[in-house]
Amino acid sequence: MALVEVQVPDIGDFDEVTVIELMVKVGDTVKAEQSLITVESDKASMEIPSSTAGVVKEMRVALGDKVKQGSIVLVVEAAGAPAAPAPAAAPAAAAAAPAPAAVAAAPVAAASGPVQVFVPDIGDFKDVVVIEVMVKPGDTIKVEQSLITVESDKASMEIPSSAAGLLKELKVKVGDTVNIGDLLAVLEGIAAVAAPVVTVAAAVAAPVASAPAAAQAPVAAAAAAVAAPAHAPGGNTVGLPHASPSVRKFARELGVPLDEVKGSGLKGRITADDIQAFTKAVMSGAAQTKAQAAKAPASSGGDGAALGLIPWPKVDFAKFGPIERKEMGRIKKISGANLLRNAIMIPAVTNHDDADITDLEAFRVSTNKENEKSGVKVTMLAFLIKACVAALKKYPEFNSSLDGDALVYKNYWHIGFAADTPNGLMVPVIRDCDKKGVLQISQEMGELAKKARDGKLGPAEMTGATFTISSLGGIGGKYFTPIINAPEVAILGVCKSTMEPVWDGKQFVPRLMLPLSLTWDHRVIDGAAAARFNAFLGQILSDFRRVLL
Ligand code: CAO
Repeated sequence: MALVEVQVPDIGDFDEVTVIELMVKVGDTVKAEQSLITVESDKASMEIPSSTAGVVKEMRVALGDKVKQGSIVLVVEAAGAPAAPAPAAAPAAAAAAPAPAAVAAAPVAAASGPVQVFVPDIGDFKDVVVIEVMVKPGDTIKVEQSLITVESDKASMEIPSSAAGLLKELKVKVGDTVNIGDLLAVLEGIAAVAAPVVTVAAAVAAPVASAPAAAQAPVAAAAAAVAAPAHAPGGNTVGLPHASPSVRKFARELGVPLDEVKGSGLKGRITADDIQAFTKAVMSGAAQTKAQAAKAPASSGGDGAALGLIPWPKVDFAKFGPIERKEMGRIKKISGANLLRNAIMIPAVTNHDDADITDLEAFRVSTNKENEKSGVKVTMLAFLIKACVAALKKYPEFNSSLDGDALVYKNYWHIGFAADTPNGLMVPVIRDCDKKGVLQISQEMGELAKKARDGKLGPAEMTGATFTISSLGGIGGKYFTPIINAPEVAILGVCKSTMEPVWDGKQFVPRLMLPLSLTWDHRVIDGAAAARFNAFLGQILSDFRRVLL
């Protein structure tokens, strides 16, 4: 048994390529032509096959290494046949590919007029699949800009444009198979650019399976030779998951959506193990594909499988007593789905506090007496809205929204209020509360609450809030933990005020205390800020003249 050094064969015009995947390890038995590693340039990835069958004795490359023609990949103890000769004399697969001038030479010397772009010589490949279209009609295309990515089972490569111009028509779509000479696109030439005679010669010499292994020099399984020197990448490759052709093929066979798989390889590359792990997770119910998640009932959030939870209990309630089943109403279903998302996705914390509203309530009652004839009743909630606007102005992060890693501060103060309706919870929005007085807010609130109860609120009357108040004061209770109305970052819950003995430093005095529950998004707001917000709110409510400050 002889030891054979397996080298990188001719890989076309590439000087150096990076090893992005090791497909075998020491001790593995490999067949001749079996892929050993995947290498990648900025335009193509290709698998390097073994020139000989045998057992891998030593790996000479590691992930991230740069290799070129002649680099030793690994050492194999050749099985049976005498060792293959030193593979230096690899046939230059790329060079062997004839320069397909006739095919790829798109005549673009003219300044305008339609220019056809064809699939250039892509070596011995037949029927390669279009796996990505990187441009769309209307795009301005540069010479050498990548138009599509094609893939065989051994290599993927980008096909650049032979001409510059405005893309009028694309003749291929993802999933099509293409061959040399196929019409790819029609451009409206906009510049007198002499296209390179051969824009791309992705010459892929398929392994010569019939040649006896002993005599066979390592032939490049894939030598995607891009004739143009490292041209500017199109910049449109974002979105194509990073994976070798064989991994893509594997994913396609299993129906795995590659863009949903998290790569664990070099630079986030997706490996065959990642595909297997993804498949296992989906099959065991520990994960869901996006398509599965989309099918899950919105109001219940599915059965929690997407979150890795145990299934929702299924109980035959009729076994325990008489039951009646009623479908939930539309509003409940919609609000349920929103509440569930907000409860799960927001790291929410609630601070509870009390505000002394003794004087404010007295003022409210006397105002209502004075305004009895006007028909507008001033509500505690209207005062709360004004007080909250003052607090939101002092602590602007409470009036913001998260947008990725940025905070969007809103310079308007539209306040939503939860309204209990026969159809379920609705949140009408009062706009520009900073510019309105308590009377106007009370009046609008009455109108909006009535509309909500009558099921007549329009979408515009329920959107755009920057902060929400949920008041259960008219009903009862002490404190509760309201759920934030995303994309807002905080919500104030209010319960029923009660007379309580409060120590004034010398004695207990009866004061009307209003329980406040502020829920806030901990990604945006800190506990200290929340405590300050509540304290400030309490100060204003105990002495409403502070709103004027
Ligand atoms: N403490 C003590 N009494 C209060 C109070 C408070 N915090 N808030 C209101 N009240 C009193 C009012 O003064 C009124 O008494 P009078 O009739 O004697 O004047 C009575 O309770 C009824 O008030 P109301 O609830 O009709 O009016 P409002 O302005 O306080 O609230 C609205 C309006 C639309 C918010 C309310 O009708 C409502 O729907 N509340 C429920 C909101 C809700 O469901 N929140 C939970 C969301 S989370 O599931």
